[in-house]
Amino acid sequence: MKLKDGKKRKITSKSRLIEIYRNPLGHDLLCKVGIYFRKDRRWATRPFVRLLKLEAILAVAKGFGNEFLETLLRLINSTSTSISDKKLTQANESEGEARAWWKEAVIYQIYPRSFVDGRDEDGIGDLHGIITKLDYLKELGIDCIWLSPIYDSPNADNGYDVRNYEQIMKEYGDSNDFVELVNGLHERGMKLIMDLVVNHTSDEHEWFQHALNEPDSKYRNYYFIREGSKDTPPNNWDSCFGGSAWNYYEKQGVWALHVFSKKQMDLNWDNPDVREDVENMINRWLERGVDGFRLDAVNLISKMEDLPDGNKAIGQFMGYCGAENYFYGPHLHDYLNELSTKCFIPHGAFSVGETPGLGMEMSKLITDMNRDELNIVFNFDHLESGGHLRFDDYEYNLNWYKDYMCEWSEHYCNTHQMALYFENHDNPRMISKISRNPEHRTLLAKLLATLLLTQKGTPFIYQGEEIGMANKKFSSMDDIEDVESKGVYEKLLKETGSEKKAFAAILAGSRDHGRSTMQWSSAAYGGFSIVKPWFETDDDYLICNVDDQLRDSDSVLNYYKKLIALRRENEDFIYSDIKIVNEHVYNYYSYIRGGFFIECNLCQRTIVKPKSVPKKMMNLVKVFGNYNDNEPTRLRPYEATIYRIVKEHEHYE
Ligand code: ISL
Repeated sequence: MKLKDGKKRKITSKSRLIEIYRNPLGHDLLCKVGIYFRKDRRWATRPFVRLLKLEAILAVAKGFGNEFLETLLRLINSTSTSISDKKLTQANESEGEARAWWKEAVIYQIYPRSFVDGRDEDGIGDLHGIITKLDYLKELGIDCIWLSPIYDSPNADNGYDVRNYEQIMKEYGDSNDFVELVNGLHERGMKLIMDLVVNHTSDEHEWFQHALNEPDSKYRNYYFIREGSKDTPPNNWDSCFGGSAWNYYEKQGVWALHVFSKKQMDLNWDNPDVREDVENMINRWLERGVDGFRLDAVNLISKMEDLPDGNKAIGQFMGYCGAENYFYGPHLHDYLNELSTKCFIPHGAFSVGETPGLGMEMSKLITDMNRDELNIVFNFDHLESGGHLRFDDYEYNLNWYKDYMCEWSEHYCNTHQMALYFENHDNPRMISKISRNPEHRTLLAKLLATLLLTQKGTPFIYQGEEIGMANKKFSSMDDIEDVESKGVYEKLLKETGSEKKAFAAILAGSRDHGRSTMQWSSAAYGGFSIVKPWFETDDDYLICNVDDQLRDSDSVLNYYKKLIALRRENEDFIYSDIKIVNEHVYNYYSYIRGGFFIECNLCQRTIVKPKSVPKKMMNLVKVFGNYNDNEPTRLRPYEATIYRIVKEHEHYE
C-alpha cells in the first residue's frame, strides 16, 4: 500500500493480513505459514481472516515468538515491489502471449552418472552413453535435454561440487565427446541446457584453495571466510545437509561458509570479481553451443549483509537454521538481472532457476518477462502435501497438487511461464510417494504424464519417469550413496536415538531413489552397463525397462510418446489458457485447454463425476486416456482422459 507521498507504508505487527498479502514476500510467507499448518494456500484472503492483524495471528501460532515477528517484518519491509505494481505485466497481457521455443519444448533431465555407461565401461554413465541414446530421446519427442553437472568434480555431491568449470569430468569423457554431443543434438533439432552451479564451488576449486591458503590474495574475498576460535562458528546457520554451515580449518585458523556439504563452499556474490569470473565462464559455455542453463540453488546467491544469526522458529519450520538470510537476499534481483544482460540475453539463451523456498509472487517477479532476470523457475511447493517435509513417511495427496496448480494458473498470466515437473535427481519417485500399491503403478505413471503434458507450462521429464520407474528397495544405510541422506541420517539418529526411525525417514525421502541407474532392458544391470554399476540397487529392471515398453503399445513409455505428439500437434496445449472446471470437487481435477477437455480422478477409489459433466459428454470425443474403455458417469482409480471438444460448449460447471 502506498502513502500519499508515494512512499510505501511500513508493515508492522498492527498491519492487517490483507496488507501484508499485497507485498510479494509477505504473500509468499503467509502462504508458507499456511502450508506449515496445513491450511489452504489462500487462507489469509478469506473474509474476516484478511482483516486480522499480524499480531493476532502470531498470538495463536504457538512457538513463534517476538523474534520471529521481527524477522518477518524485516524481510517483508526489505522488498520494494508491491503486487499491485502490475503495470508492465498488464501492458503485455493486452498484446497476447509472446512465443518462445522453451514454452513449446518438452525438456528431459539426464543425471549423467546414472543414464548409460557408454565407452569405457567403468560402471559410471558418460557422455558417449548419452550420445547413443539421442535417437531414443528424439523418437520420444524430446526437444531439449538438461544435463546435471558434467564439470570436473571430486564428486562429494555428484558433480554439484565443481572443481573446474572449464573441464569435463574425466569419468564422463572429454571435450571431444562434448562437441559430439552438442552436434548430435543440434543435428536432430534438439537443444542442450547445462547445469550451472555457481552458488558454491568445491573446496578443491583453485579459487577456494587460494582463498584459504593465501590471506592476502584477491580470492580471500571470493568466499565467506572468517577468522575465529574453533569453538564458536561465526553464526548459528545450519547446513541443509546436516550439521553447522561453517567448516573450521585448523591449520589456517579460519571458518568458511557452506550452506550445502562441507565440500561446497559458498561464493561471495557481493564481490564484483566473483560475478565477472562467473559471467565469463558462462559466456565461454554459451559460445561452445550450449542453449541455456538450469541455475542450481540460484536464489541463494545473495546473502544478508553481516550474516546475522538465523531465527530458531524459522529453523524449526524449515528443518535448518539461517535460510531467511539468504533464500531471497537483498541483491538477488540485481545479480540475476546482471547475469541475464551480460550472458543470457546477448546469446539468446534460456534460463531456468532452481529456487528452493521461493513462493509464487517472488517467482513471478523473477520470471516476469519485462524484468530480464530468468525465464522460468522450479518452485517446490507442490512436492510435499501441506505440513510435510520430504523425509516424512506419508502418502502424498494429489488434491494438494490440484490446489497448487489452481492458484498458480490463476495468477501466472501471459508474462510468466510455469515449469511443470514431478521428479528430478533431488526427489524420490512421485508415483511411490502417492501410492506404493503395485496395482496403481502404471495408472499413476500415466495420470502424472497426462498432468505434466496437458497443463500450461514447460514440462520437464526426469530420466526413467517415462517408463514409470519407482522407488528403490534399499535395505540399510549401506545401500545409500547420497551425501544429503547420510547427513540427515546422522542428524535424525542423534535426535531420535533410533536407527529404525532414522532409516525410515531416509527410505521415504532419499534422493537416491531418483539416482539409481536407468532401466534400459532386462539384461544384467538393466542394460545400463556391462559391468557392476557405481550404484547397484534392485532388480526392478526385470519388470520395468525401456526395451519391453517399446514393444508394448499400452506401456507408460508409449503413452508418453502419444501425449508428447499430441502436444506438439496442438498448440492449444502450449498457448491456450487453462480453464479449471469444477474446481471445488474433491478428488476430481478437470480443465479445458482450447479445444480439449482433460478429466482426472486424483484418488485410488472410483468416484462419481460431478453431475454437470455427463450431460456434456455428447460434445466430447475421447482422444485417449489411461483406461482403454469409458464409463460415462464414474472415474475409476487414478483415471485420466483427454477429450476433444467437438461442439461449441457453454459451461462445464
Ligand atoms: O534437497 C534439498 C535440501 O534438503 C533441496 O533443498 C536442495 O538441496 C536444493 O534444492 C538445492 O539443490 C541443488 O543444489 C544442491 C545439490 O545437492 C542438488 O542436487 C541440487 O539440485 C547443492 O548443489
